[in-house]
Amino acid sequence: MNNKIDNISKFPKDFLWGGATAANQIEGAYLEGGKGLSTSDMAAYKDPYAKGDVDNFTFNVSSIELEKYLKEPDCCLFPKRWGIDFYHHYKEDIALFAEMGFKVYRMSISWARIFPTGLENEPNEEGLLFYDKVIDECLKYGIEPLVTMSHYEMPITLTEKYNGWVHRDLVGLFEKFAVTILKRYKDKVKYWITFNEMNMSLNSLYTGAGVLEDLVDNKLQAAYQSTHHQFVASALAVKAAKELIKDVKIGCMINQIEAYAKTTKPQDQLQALKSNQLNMFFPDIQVRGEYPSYMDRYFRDNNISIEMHEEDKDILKNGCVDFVAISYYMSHVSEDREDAAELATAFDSPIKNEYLEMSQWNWPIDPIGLRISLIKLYDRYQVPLFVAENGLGAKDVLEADNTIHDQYRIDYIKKHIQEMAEAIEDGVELIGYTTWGCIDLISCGTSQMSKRYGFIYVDQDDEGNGTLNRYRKDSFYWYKKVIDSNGVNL
Ligand code: BGP
Repeated sequence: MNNKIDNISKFPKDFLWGGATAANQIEGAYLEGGKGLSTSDMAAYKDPYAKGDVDNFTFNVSSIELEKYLKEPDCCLFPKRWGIDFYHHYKEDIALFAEMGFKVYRMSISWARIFPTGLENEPNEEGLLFYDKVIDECLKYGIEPLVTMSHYEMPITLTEKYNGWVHRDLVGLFEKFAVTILKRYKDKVKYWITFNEMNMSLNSLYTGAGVLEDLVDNKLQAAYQSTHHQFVASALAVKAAKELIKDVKIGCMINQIEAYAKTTKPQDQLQALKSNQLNMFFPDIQVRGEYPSYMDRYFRDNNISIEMHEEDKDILKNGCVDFVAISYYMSHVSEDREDAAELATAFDSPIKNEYLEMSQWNWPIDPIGLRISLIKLYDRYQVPLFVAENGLGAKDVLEADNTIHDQYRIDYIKKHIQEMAEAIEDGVELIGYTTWGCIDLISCGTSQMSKRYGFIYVDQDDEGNGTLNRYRKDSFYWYKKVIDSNGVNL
């Protein structure tokens, strides 16, 4: 009897199973096809894992570093410049996604491939042609493309000239880019996300907003001014998408890090609530179209005053998203302490949750946290949710016979899928799941190749040596069964 119930899928029959990548972590060919240099091309390789030094992440670049990197392009290794050479392997890679049965492939478009400096009036046709080919290749296999317009990169010229999103001019420049790609792909792409993980600008101004931190006086002020510009740009893109594409589904996205209170002490509970508000602030604006009142006090207390244009209120109101996408990797513990707000988006929180195991990169593993997150987000917004990233970064071993036995990854994803199924039973409207780095790629935070997430192994090391051959891991065959059974066969 029980078996019978377990054999019935909890997932809707058109559930979008698939995988996710970002242009800057896979494409390579960083100066081919007329592409301009981007902010992510300036992430130099360091090895925090080997040194055990979390401050050494490549998330931030200073003005001094940037000057050096521009003058001496060979001074360091820049792994995001070579990615996994998807630019030349896309056919092979998408064929592998199709073999796993992907219904959806989340990808991003590199702004600097379309507008090399961001300032041109006309787009770079060669860049557009490349994405024509990628999208057509997906459609050939019946894979729905889900396009992120901005995933942690932008033309470096916009950082040099404006110091990134802190400057209002970025709004119009982004709108030009967004409208260009919407028009070009309007008959082929129905699912869009405007900005990847908007809340992470608080964690890294450079990665999230192209801002050189050492050039701003008040980091928080710069972060919230930058995200205000992104909110406006996102809303303009949503409006354009709705005008151009009849049945478009366009969403926002945050890195969802659910905060638990460390104890039942009311002060800790209050802090957890406030930490969660700092993250919900982003979808609050993008779903509801207005700033939430709880931020007034936070802005006052932190000397933040956001410069807004008169028309911004209307723009935000007219650019509300259709769905909320999240990436989900971990939960977080909050307690009553001075730096609690700062820790709300931190990957390396000093407060540990004793009930959770950690990944090799010290990220707490918490599948139930995903269920809690989905329930809370759905309660709050009542719009469809999409888990646009989730996965385990781990060191894999390529055996002599080219197999990879990654049972740890299967266990991780399985537990998260089980919790998604529970959330659906709890009444959540969940429309899709794209695991992060469905093919191994360059890590965002560390620029390492050895922090692998994929179902497909790519033969390349941290220094860029290797054949770039692709190999199916054990998880590849497992995920194929999961998709084939609509989440029953775990
Ligand atoms: C998310 C980003 C991705 C990504 C992932 C894993 O925050 O959207 O781009 O890479 O995290 O992070 P990392 O590569 O640092 O392990």
